[in-house]
Amino acid sequence: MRLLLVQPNLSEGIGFHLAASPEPLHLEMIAATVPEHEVRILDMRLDRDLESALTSFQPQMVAITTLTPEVYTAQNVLQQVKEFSSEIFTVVGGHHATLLPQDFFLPQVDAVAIGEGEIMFQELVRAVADRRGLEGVPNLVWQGGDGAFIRNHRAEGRIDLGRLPMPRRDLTESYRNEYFFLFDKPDTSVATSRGCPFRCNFCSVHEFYRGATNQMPPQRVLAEISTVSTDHITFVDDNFLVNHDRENTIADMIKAEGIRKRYSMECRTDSIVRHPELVTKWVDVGLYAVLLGLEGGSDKILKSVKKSANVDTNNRAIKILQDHGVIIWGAFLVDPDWTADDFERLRDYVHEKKITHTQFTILTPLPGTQLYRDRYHELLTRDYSCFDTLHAVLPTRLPREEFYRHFANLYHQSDIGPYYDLVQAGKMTIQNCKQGKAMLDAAADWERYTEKDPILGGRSSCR
Ligand code: B12
Ligand code: SF4
Repeated sequence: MRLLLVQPNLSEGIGFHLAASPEPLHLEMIAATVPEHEVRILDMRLDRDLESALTSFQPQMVAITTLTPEVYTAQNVLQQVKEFSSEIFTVVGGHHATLLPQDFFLPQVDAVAIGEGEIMFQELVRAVADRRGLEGVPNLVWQGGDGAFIRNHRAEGRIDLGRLPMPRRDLTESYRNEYFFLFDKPDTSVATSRGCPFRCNFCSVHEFYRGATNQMPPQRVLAEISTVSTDHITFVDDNFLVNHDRENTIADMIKAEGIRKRYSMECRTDSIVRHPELVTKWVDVGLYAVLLGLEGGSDKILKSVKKSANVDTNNRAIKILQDHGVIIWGAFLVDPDWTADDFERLRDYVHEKKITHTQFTILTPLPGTQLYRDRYHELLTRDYSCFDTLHAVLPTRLPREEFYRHFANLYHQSDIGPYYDLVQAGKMTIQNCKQGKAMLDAAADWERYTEKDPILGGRSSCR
């Protein structure tokens, strides 16, 4: 069969595409499970010509992935696919499709994939290729003859990550030079674990994995790193360094193999404080940046989102990383309920801690989270394009223009000296520095946020 896997585009207005546009690892991973079929990946962030892809490749199946802000784009792509040929089998998967599959109970959708894709995708492709019924495919919701959607059984048990085939990075090779994570371009994403043992109320990760966690054994991680062509790797695990024995072994193996690369990773502050020696070890093998979920400068917000961490631990982690010369990409949450003083306090904290790379996001009840269930009745909109964590979908205490002025101002960098210090220290190139500055300038322009605001941009209606 010919299978076209699609990464939807979402690069209009202010958005995360300014800060990161990594490879569609999810598609490369499901592609790897069907080696007997002809597969192509169309990354519509970089190539929007769906029509040409359909005409030249003539796929029999089109599969698309989706996060919450991408829902309408994914729906439209599948609509275009069916208009091109109603014979093409269409399937959608990913976080939003898993957490709210009913958003895809549409005529142009033949099936919705729930949860991790590897096992179910293989079985789905087999069933479609053999023109068998879809009843036996686990984790699938599919459209029956009468248009109603039928839910199959959900498979229990975990995927053996040690036996996963290597992601099909060859399918995105032509896009590789465009993939980046913050200042690192080109970049390769590597995922070495799934799920999270914590229960932050704004996060859908533990909901998606239904509370389970799963780790890839060190040998398999090393085998994958050995295949990577770029100088820089981002570990996209939610909490790297949380499984310290495993991560200790991985660092040892990287060193023993003499692999020289630069690594970025996402960590919890308590993991760093518990095992500072692991930071030392990883710095020795190439760790240079950490995305740190700091969330706030006060315990109030950490407690309210059930982060199971406190500011004291955060401060100790910041010190450990800075003592090791590791760049901190600090992720902070802004509550729509904030006053001007709250914004001021966060700005002061970031300044005091000398955090050069920042990510500020607005507390957003994402579908599937506890926060969504708790605050559903307060939502100002159900328009998913506003659920990108850069727009307030809950009421703000401040007038909304003022709220965005303060929010955008968090990104305003009057002093770019620290970036030049990083260039001097060889941790960033001038090119990356310029790209970062352009991104910050865009993020600091408050009027850009109003366009997609539920109230100011007129997006309060339910879709
Ligand atoms: C890397 C990452 C990003 C990257 C790239 C995202 C991307 N589209 O590739 C960047 C930085 C750009 C990003 C941006 C955002 N992200 Co993000 N991101 C992640 C992160 C940390 C890892 C994703 C990853 O690569 N995982 C590894 C791959 C292999 O797993 P996977 O993507 O889940 O894919 C598996 C299954 O989902 C499934 N699958 C996926 N697609 C398909 C399709 C088919 C057909 C099938 C069969 C199966 C299938 O099979 C795959 C293999 O098992 C996750 C957290 C997490 N643990 O997942 C958050 C996460 C996905 N992001 C999230 C959010 C909220 C966002 C943002 C909205 C805002 C923000 N604050 O980050 C933006 C939105 C961007 C957009 N375009 O819409 C949420 C998603 C919530 C939701 N309901 O959609 C997550 C879960 C984090 C969280 N805390 O809740 N993100
Ligand atoms: S925010 Fe991070 S620590 Fe909290 S539940 Fe999500 S992945 Fe786990």
